[in-house]
Amino acid sequence: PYTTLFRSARLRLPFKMAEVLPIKFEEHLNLANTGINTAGIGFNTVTMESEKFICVRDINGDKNELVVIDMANPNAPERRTIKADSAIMNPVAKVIALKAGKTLQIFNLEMKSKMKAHDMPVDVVFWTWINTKTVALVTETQVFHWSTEGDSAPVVVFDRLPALAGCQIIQYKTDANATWCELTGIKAADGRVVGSMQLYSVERKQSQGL
Ligand code: HRS
Repeated sequence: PYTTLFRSARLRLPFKMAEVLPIKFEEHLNLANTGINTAGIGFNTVTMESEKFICVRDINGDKNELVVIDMANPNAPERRTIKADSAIMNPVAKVIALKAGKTLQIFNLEMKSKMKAHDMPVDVVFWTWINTKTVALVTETQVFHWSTEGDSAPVVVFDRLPALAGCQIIQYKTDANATWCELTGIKAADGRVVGSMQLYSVERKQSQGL
């Protein structure tokens, strides 16, 4: 089930409920047919920041290889030997953010150039692109935004609420101009999975736990 990539498309309304399901699934790519070792495919080895690109960490002998699939041309996956432990493609451009321990670097894959580099003082426990020119970094205690432009370092946006301490961070989103931020974590409590969210307003400099 992890090897097949589906995309859902909402049908145009109106539709007759009894006759048509509201969501239509289409297979766009089967990773098993792209030369990737499917045994290692899972949540820790595949990233999809948008529908444009898919990154897979493929173990080939004793080497880690990064496979980048451009969904506009899925029959030409690009492979590179890699030391990074995490890779996330920019949602639109051929720009990739790599993380090797506390070292973060952003590369332009078309220009084959390094755009940015930064060494974090502490581990990044979750990261994601929040728009075409910003990577968000989540540590155990803080959330940073890092612009791909200029030579700025990551900037602290807010501190994590105590309610999210010890949570596994599973999501981070902002609105279009990054004035509203939302961090989601989960943790085990009393044999259940409990979710916690932190909403942060940049303008009010105020957090709300949910
Ligand atoms: C690596 C360097 C910095 C970090 C590498 C560089 C660029 C790409 C892939 C691999 N080399 N690339 O040793 O893995 O796709 O642009 S990880 S690397 Br952070």
